Amino acid sequence: MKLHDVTLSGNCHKVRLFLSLIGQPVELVPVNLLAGEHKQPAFRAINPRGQVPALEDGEFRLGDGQAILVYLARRYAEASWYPQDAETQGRIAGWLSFAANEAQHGPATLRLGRLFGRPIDEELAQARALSALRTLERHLTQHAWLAETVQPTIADIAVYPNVALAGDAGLELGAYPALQAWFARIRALPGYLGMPGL
Ligand SMILES: N[C@@H](CCC(=O)N[C@@H](CS)C(=O)NCC(=O)O)C(=O)O
Repeated sequence: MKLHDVTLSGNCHKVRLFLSLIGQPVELVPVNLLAGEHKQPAFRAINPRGQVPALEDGEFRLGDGQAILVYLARRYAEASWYPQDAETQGRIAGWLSFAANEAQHGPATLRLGRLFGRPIDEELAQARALSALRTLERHLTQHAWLAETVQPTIADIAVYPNVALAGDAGLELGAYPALQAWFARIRALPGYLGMPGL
C-alpha cells in the first residue's frame, strides 16, 4: 500500500496516524507540492482532484483523507473504528464533514496562512477556527469520543490533526480543557504517531 504524502500536511497525517493505530504498513511517497507535482497527469491519475493525501492499494486508488479513513476502516481495521449501526455511522458522517469543512476552513486554513505564507482571508479563517474550537469544546464536555462511542472511531482521527495543529496557527488551545483532555486520550492510544507541531 502506498500513501502519496506531504510531511507537514494535517490531512495526510490523519491517514498516517490511522495506519499506525491499526498496525497497517504503508510506503510513504513524498509529493512535491511546491513543484506542482500534484497537478501533473501522473498524479491526477491517482487522485483527479490533484490533492494529497492519495492512497494506492493494489489497483485501487482513492483521494481525500475522510474517504481513505472509511476505506481503511472497512477493509483493515477492527469494527469499533467504524461501527455498523445507523446512529453511529450517521454521527461519524457528520464529523467527517466537520473535518472537511469547519476544521479545514478554520484552523487548517489559518495555519496555511501563518505557517506557509499562503494568501488567506485571515479574519474569516480566525472566526471559523474559533467557532470550530468552541463547537468541539461543547461536544467533548459531554462525550469522550466524537461519535459518542465508548471507543475512538475514525471521526476522532479525521478531526484531530488539523485541530491539534492549530497551535501552529497561533491559536491558544489551553483555553479549551475538554479539547485538551481529548488530545491526551488520542495521544495515549497504542500506536499513536505524532508529526512536527503535534
Ligand atoms: N478534502 C481533502 C483536502 C485535501 C487538501 O486540502 N490537501 C492539500 C494539502 S493538506 C493539498 O493537496 N493542497 C494542494 C491543492 O489543493 O492544490 C482531504 O481532506 O483530504
